[in-house]
Amino acid sequence: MTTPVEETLVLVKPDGVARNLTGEILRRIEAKGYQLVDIRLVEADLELLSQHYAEHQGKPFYEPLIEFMQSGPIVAIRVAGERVIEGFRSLAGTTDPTTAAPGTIRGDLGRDWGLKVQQNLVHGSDSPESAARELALWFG
Ligand code: IDP
Repeated sequence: MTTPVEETLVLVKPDGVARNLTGEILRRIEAKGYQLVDIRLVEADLELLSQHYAEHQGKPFYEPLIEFMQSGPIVAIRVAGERVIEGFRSLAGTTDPTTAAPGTIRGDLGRDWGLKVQQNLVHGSDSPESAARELALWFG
């Protein structure tokens, strides 16, 4: 039996773009062996972000998160590969960049900047259902 090829949505969040880390993040995705299928620079509006983060509505970090995601351009990437959904989450590291493992994108490149939202450089879909929903939102 072979492992099926999956697709996931990766976002380089506004902090990653502003810090000129897009190339470094793409390099890590490619070096792991995943394929870049589509890529675009997006100025996300409230409508898109409230759908993307619907599950977090009402949480204390929701408003700062939506504001942060509108603070600058985002690079949206469609990435393909066997088990790429869990594979990219592993490359990204855990949510809090201060404690994310060294070797991961968040662990190597991110930290706490004293803000209400964790600026942790990247987003990656967390399940096949989320990936399908999010890819439709960001790539239509
Ligand atoms: P994930 O991006 O690691 O999957 P989620 O729990 O889906 O994490 O949260 C979405 C985003 O919201 C995070 O990436 C981070 O930017 C922000 N966030 C999550 N939890 C907190 C928190 O407790 N404080 C501040 N920001 C948070």
